[in-house]
Amino acid sequence: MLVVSEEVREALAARRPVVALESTIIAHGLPRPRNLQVALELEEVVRQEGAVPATIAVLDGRPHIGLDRERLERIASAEGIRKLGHRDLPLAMAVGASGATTVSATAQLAATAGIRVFATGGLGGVHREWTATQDESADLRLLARTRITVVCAGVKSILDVPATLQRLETLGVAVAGYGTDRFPGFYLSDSGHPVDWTLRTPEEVAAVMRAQDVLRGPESALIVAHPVPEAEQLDPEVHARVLAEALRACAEKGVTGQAVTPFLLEYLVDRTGGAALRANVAAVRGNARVAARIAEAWVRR
Ligand code: PSU
Ligand code: MN
Repeated sequence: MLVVSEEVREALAARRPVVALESTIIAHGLPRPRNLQVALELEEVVRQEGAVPATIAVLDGRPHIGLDRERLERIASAEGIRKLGHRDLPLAMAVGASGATTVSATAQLAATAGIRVFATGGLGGVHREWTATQDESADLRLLARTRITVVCAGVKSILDVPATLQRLETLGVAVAGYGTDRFPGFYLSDSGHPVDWTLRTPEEVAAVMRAQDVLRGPESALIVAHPVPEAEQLDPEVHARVLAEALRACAEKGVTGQAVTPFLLEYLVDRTGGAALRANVAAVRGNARVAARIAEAWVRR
């Protein structure tokens, strides 16, 4: 039922480095037509580092691991492409639906296909109005049960960051800063919160992954939190002001469930003259590069 592209299949069989990339960021996280360019650019960054990109999505009920250009275009342009969390995968597969995969669904499919390293922008997490809405991304619980290394710029800054960090601790998900002792803030280099562990090289990350495999117990993820460079971050004042507006607009419009994250991201892009988009793309690009280097260190182990 899983369609693994020939390139990805061969790379996995030959133990060459492979990096999984998610598709929700393409279909629902970035505006068109920039989204397709970014999707292609991310694959290119991974290739430049000597690894094989595997963008993941579901097309006509079949999970695809590795998308050719035509399929990437479908994800980037199709009207009615759904947003699929991991709970949606069996449903989409059974009814033949097409959808972009979130971090949770991408991580599950990547692990199923034998891919260990995954790059994205920012993870989902605990939303700020959690006490009223109970909105916590399914990303967190899935990562507590899936053996995968996720390179991300922290969690999306639209979330309650300290609450999300606490949930990751409770769920037993390992978190390390990559070259930093600060937890990144997605659009911002620093969320204002520290991390307990700092890893500095791809080899160090691979050593953590090896240690994870030695230990018996829950098969949890490793989060490698890699900040957007300060020169490319969104101005923190602009971020604070526009985000406050976005959260108000979200509440006033009564946006709930899966629509919340895309609504907030789009609002930020629109009201910052594209500065949020530039920061977001810079963050994911950097994460794709680091993930490729980690994947390379991992296969060399
Ligand atoms: N990172 C980005 N843009 C995005 C997302 C992450 O830079 O659009 C997506 C991811 O797919 C993540 C999802 O899993 O947002 C979280 O959505 P929710 O809060 O509905 O679980
Ligand atoms: Mn949610």
